[in-house]
Order: sequence, then structure tokens, then C-alpha cells
Amino acid sequence: MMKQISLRLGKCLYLNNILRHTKRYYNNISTNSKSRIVNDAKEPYFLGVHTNFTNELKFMDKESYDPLPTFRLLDSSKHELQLPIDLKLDEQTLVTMYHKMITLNIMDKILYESQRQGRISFYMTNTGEEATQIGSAAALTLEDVIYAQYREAGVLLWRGYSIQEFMHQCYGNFKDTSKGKQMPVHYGSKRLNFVTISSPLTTQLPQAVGMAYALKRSKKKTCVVCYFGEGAASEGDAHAAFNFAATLECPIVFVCRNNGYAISTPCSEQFKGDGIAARGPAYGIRTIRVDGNDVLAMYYATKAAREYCIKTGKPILIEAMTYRIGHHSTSDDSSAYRSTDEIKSWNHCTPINRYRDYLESINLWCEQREQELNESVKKSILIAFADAEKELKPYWKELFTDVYHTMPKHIRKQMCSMENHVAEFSEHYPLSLFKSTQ
Ligand SMILES: Cc1ncc(C[n+]2csc(CCOP(=O)(O)OP(=O)(O)O)c2C)c(N)n1
Ligand SMILES: [Mg+2]
Repeated sequence: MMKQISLRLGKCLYLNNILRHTKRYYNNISTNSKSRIVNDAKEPYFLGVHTNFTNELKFMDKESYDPLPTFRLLDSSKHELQLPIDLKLDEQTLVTMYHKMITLNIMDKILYESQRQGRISFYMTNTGEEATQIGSAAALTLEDVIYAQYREAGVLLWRGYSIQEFMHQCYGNFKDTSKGKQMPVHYGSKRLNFVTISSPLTTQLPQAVGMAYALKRSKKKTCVVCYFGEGAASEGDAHAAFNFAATLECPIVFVCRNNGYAISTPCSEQFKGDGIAARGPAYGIRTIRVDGNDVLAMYYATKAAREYCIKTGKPILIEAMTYRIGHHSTSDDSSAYRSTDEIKSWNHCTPINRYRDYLESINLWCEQREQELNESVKKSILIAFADAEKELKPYWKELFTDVYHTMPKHIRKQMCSMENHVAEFSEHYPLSLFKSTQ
């Protein structure tokens, strides 16, 4: 069955072309020469680029090629299922995927509201992108190493990060594994091989490629999966990452979430070519564009991508086409730059609705189960939320620890100043809300 899917994916991929040209190049080099002298009888090929000659004076642009197609299994409007005949995902997994999409959606609503009530400082929702996250995460193993941006809470949820852990992190209390040092939604988990999120865009891409190269050298049968937004792809670091991944041949799956916006900048102002996917073949990276609102398409594309990376040690680029239904973050009001009609049009065919229709069509879901799930998830999130809110903040000295392995002199000096300051003015600080020891 995977073979069939690989064949389908193969249609959109261009590696064969590169291999064909490479073969032709080497066939043309004299076999007895160590200095790569090209066979006199034929014209030499340009190094690095394999091309044919033409007397047509023509500049190439976006219209010279068909846009890359979008791989989809679940049809959006008619709810017709266009699944490969031998598609086999066990019922338990199919339902768990839905369960996680709903959990992510409800958690987003609760945490978004809690920021509005001033209970946490910041939040970013994943609304509209549940399928991209859960579908891709379900195709991976815990040994794969994840580098994410910030809008991938569903990936972490799938890997086993508990609701309680999400809540502790967003509250930055002493049970938060980053001890309150990070803004909310900047999760990280060593246990789940999920590298802690960095706020500056695109830092994770070159780092992820470095990790993939290390995995390859260690001969581990795993890969790196690196998530980023289409806006982040405009940073120079994205170029560095793609080029290193291609030339060093690193086992990494790049998952670009193309959700239409980088805060208020729409895609139309972010790039002019055929999206992010068009860049892949240009770097020599196998690429596929996927309907990111179709959880099954995301699952199968990621599964095939992962297998290819591990087998060949080479990178893959997935452009997941989706839509950011929520505001960029709690610091944003998207009504300032997009119409409510636009949001509405995405709101009635959400990835969750589309997947639910599919599950109902194969008798795995019904209205009663929907209600029960919603109630139980909401209840468990509210309990975890209340627990996190009650916990103390970390001991203030944690500000200075765990940054360097050995605390440098200047940091120690600052810590001593703060200690004296807090002792002298303790009545001005709500110290009872903080842990009193490490
Ligand atoms: C280097 C850098 N520049 C700018 C920002 C401010 N910033 C934060 S998120 C964001 C938009 C990113 O958009 P995209 O990558 O498409 O991700 P999305 O928010 O759509 O998921 C910007 C410009 C930043 N964090 N880092
Ligand atoms: Mg975006």
C-alpha cells in the first residue's frame, strides 16, 4: 500500500530528472582521467547545472510551469472520500487522531480566553491547523526529533505531552519544565524529543539540519522533522537550512505550514513564486504539496517522507496548505487586515468538520460520541487549568540558573545584587506567590 502512495507522490517529484542528468554527466567524463577532463569528442557540461541548449530566447517565470499539485485524500466540499483502495489505518488510530484534534481545539479556546481574562500573559491558537499537526505527528515515532516554530502544540499533544504540562508551561509556575523562563507556548520536552521553541523566527531550521546530519553520522534509523511557517521561510536562515540539507544529504522532513499569513502580511506580499513547495526542487529537495486541512493526506505524505529520509538519508519538503483561522496571537487583532467573510469561508469547512464527516461515513463517529468527547475533554482541561493556576511561581533565583552550565561571574554578580535588593525591599514583592527554595 505504501508502495502505491510512494508512486503517487513520485509523480510530483523531480529527483529522477536530476539522477538522469548526473548519469549523463559522468558518462561523458573520460574514465582514465583523474582530473575530470571531459571527453574531447563532446562539449563539456557546465559544472553543477545540467541543461540542454536552445535557440529560443525565452525568460522563464511562474507561468512557464504548472503549479505543483496538492495531494489530498478527503474531499472538502462534497465529503466524497478519495482514499487509496488499500488505505489501512486501524480504527483506534483513526479515532485517536480525531480525539487529539478536538482536544487541541478546546485547549486553544480555554487558554485563549484565559489570556483575555488576564490569567496568563500570552497565547497562540492552532485553530484551522489541527490536521496539519495531528496528521503529520501521527506518522512519526518518538525517536524522531522535532524542531517546531510555535504553532504546533498538536504535535506535542500527539507525542504525549499532558494537558497538565501544557497548563504548567502557560502559567510558568514551578512545575513548568522551563521554570518560567519562556513565554507561554514556547514548549520543550526532552522526554518527547521536542526541542524547546525559540521566539526568533527560523532559528530552528539550520539547527534542525545540524541535528539531522548528526543523526545520519550516528547511523540512527530516525530523522528530524522541522516545522515552520511560510513567513519564516522568507528568512535567510531558511535558505541556509535548505541548501545544507540538500548538499550534505540530511535525513530531515521540512514541514512548512502555509497558513496564508505571517501576522498581518498575507502570502501575496510574502512571496511571488508557486508557494514554498516550488523552492524544493530548485534546492534539489524532493517535495510535495499537501492539503494541510486533510488529516489523512498529511499522515500518508509524512509517513512516506519519513521512510524516504531514513532510507536514503536525504531531505524532503512538505508544503502543507492550510489557513490560520485565529488571530496571530493574543497580541493581534486580525480584523484589521482581513475580512470576516474570508474567515467565515474557512470556518464552515474546517479540518475537524471534514474529518468528522469521514469518521461518520465509516460509522466510527456519531453525535452522541461528539458530545461526550467535548464534555470530558473540557472537564479535564479545566481541572488541569485550575491546578496550574494554584501552583507557586518558581523560586526567583531560577532566573539565573540553568542558563550556563557554570554560572559566569557577571551573572553571579547580578544574582547577588538581586538577593540584597529583594531582602531589603521584601515588602514590595509578592514573595508568598513564589517558591522559597530551588
Ligand atoms: C526573526 C524574527 N522576525 C520577526 C519576528 C516577529 N514575528 C513573530 S511571528 C511572525 C510571523 C511568522 O509567520 P509564519 O512563519 O507564517 O507563521 P504563522 O504565525 O503564520 O504560524 C513574525 C513576523 C520574530 N519573532 N522573529
Ligand atoms: Mg503563516
